[in-house]
Amino acid sequence: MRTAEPYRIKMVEPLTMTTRAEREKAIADAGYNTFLLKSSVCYIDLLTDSGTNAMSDRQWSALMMGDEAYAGARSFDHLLEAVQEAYGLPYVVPTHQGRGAEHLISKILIKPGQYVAGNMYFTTTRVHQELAGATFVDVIRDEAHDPTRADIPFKGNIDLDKLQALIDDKGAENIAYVNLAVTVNMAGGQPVSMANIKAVSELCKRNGIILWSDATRLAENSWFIKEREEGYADTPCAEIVKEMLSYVDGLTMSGKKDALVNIGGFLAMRSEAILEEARGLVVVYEGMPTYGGLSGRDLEAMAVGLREALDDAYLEHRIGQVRYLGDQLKAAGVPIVEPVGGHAVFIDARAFLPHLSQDDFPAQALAAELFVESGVRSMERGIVSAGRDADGNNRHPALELVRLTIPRRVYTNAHMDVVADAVIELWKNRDAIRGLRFVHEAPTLRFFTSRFEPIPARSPLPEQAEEHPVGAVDVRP
Ligand code: PLI
Repeated sequence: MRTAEPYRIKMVEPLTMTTRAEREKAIADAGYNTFLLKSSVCYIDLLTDSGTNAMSDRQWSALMMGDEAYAGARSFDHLLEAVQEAYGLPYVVPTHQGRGAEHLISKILIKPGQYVAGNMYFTTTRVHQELAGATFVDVIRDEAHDPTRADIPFKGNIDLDKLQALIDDKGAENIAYVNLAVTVNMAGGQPVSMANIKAVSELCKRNGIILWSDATRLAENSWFIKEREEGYADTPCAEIVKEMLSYVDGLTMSGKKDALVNIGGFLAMRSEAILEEARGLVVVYEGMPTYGGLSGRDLEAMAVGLREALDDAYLEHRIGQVRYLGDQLKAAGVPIVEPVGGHAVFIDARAFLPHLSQDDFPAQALAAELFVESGVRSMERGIVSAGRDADGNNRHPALELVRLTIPRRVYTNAHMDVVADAVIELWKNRDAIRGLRFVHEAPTLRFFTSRFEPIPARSPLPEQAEEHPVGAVDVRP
């Protein structure tokens, strides 16, 4: 039997469709950066799944119960109870969002000169690690960097040999902590297996290294374990999540993803010593330890949402909707990261635009072109997102991707059909897509605010004009 959305719609938000001319102007005004578009011109907004969730009637009701006391608010107790029950961790420090938690934990756990190992970088996470004086080392399995390896069910796993080699090379005392992301955003929303979490935990314990989790999309990860890992088919996702977290010392959470809210985050941990330090820092950077930069109503909504996200029927539909879009693109021959992950379909921009070099920012160009084609907003996840290394050179990540990120409980499968049609149309006309170059490059997390312009059409050199058709000769410096 086919299944539909496991909810019905109680409130709607009208969408606006623009003309192609309006979109051409809008993307030029936005410096060909989809982050700089106004949302009012985005027909279907797949920029991110972060903070774009639709809250349930229960969450909206909970908002009314927010205790806005400056200190000792009961809303904090509700969040604490939810985290203790659903995640099995005893201590919580709220933060305004995930990167607030990353900031605090990086300051607490990192001594300048140390290393942090993780299963692929995430932009804000790595910046906070680097600002605290650490060097990030990617220890994800090799296949995660290959968009075509559809045969790997847990592409987000840490490669234990790589982690061991890092420990042998640098010494356990020089590894501030291991950061285990579930799922792995930049790899395409790829999950980590329970066996891997357990094995990483054992390796960390043997070496006296703290294991932290970026638990931002932990609910989606649990669905993949249920679906793909032997022994979990009949286990509710709520139990799988508890087992996943039983192996870690603590976590950073962006509530904007798998706690189904529009703002909020937290640190959760087992160690009282880390709790004390986090409480000391949170008052400096975020707010009192019982609100951490959030209002009481935000805490209430997060307490309800983090439980709702663990519901099997919700997760089946959530992952199914992402796959529904991915399957349509795959069937049309569009190159995407396989297997399709948990929160987004990622287009392989290198394979989509083989006539562009990575320095022409193919994913950035493709995201801009998709917007012009259809009003669908997506996001670059490639060379622009990767930024520059300590020597100022562009990092060249293996993955050069455009992310079609599906907000939770927001769009129907009819919207997914429209998105698929738009991408397939672009695929047919891909040869005409040109690269971009910087007009303004922002110094930090440059993908958010940098501006670009199209690389001018290539014209032939006078002496070559007769031999080569127009456009075939590269005369750029
Ligand atoms: O956006 P924040 O500060 O609540 O969370 C930061 C963050 C941490 N880890 C991971 C894996 C993320 O995906 C993440 C935020 N992601 C965003 C904004 C995204 O668009 O993917």
